[in-house]
Amino acid sequence: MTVRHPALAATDPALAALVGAEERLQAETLRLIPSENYVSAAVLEASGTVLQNKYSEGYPGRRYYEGQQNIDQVESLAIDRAKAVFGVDHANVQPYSGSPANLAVYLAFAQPGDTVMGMALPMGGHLTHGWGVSATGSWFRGVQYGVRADTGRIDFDEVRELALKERPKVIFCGGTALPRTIDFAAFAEIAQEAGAVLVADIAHIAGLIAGGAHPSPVPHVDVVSTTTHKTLRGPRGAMLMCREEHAKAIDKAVFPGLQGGPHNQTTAGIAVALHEASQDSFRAYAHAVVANAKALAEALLERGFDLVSGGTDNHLILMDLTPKDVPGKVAAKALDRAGIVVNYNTVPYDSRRPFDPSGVRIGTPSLTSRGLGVSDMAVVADWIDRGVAAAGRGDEAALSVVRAEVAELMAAHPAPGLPLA
Ligand code: DSN
Repeated sequence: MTVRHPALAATDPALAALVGAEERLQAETLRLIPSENYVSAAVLEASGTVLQNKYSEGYPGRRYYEGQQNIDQVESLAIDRAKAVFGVDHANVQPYSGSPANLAVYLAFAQPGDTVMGMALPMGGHLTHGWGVSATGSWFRGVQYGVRADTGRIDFDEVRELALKERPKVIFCGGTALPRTIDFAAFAEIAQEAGAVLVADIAHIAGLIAGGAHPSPVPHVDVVSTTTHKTLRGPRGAMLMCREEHAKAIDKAVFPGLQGGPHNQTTAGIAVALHEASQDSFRAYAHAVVANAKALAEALLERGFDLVSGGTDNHLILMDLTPKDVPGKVAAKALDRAGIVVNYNTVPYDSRRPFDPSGVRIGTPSLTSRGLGVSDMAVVADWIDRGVAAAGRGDEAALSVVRAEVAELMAAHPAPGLPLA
């Protein structure tokens, strides 16, 4: 057998063993966490290069360190590709990840104590959209909207009423557990009326937007914030994109406002991912992610699962396991033992606590990257059904049977970037 990371194995066998174990885990399991994916071997290679040896505070052509002959070109490539893929005036590819990217937005457009508005975390929003335990909810005055209890969808009358009453400086739309298409035009109308800067956090759906499988926020919003490692299938990083009028404020907020030197190896990985995202094959991937999610949602509904909002328009499904009488955390841990990796999650109006909620959140980006298709989704739903039922009755033997079946199907669908065996 070839040693996959020979230098690492020679220098630090303990760490090499852990990397190898993680590679096997990712290869053998059915990964359904909707914010995760498999990057290509090319993205992995770019992200592990000597570019990480270089300091380059500043921006291409305006650095505080010499020796930027190559780094400037790497960052410019990433910027140009982001502009082309998303059709934006300006792109900043330096934010270390999604939370720092969003913090830069606040730094650019608000002062401490100002009112900001976003979707509440338990309703499907993100910590950094003004939720109380986050700096964004304590340094700013966060007001939060949600979804309707009866439909699981955003009530734009409520959002409008809140925005006009509270007059936030910044409004965030987007989130982490939203199974439905985000109506950016409706948010834009409200933001304009309220005089707020509108930010679309497209971290979850960036790949779908790049591939034409979700409407783009670009014509409607002031700023687009995204991580690069979810449906976009890049390395762990982030980007801020905006209209030209906001370019200076955004760049200044990222550096020197919040960050020092950019992670150039990550920038390189982002550039590669954006190159991949501009190909026809990525368009097909983005549409397949959505088709798989819809098929999986249908198959789960047929098996009696309660899905928030009744289904999905994108890559993500939020299951409320209350009718199954199995808490989300119990189900998630049992599914993990069955080789199906999900995360437990609050559902809107959850009667349980965030660390022990009623829901489980799943998605199709990773399994689609392995080539699973619509015809495989009944099997996936069946495993989830059997896993949750086994969790309810404490049947470890049934979980082991599912785990063996999962491993067999995964072996037939090698994961990008991972060894075959
Ligand atoms: N942690 C990410 C997710 O899983 O959705 C959001 O930041």
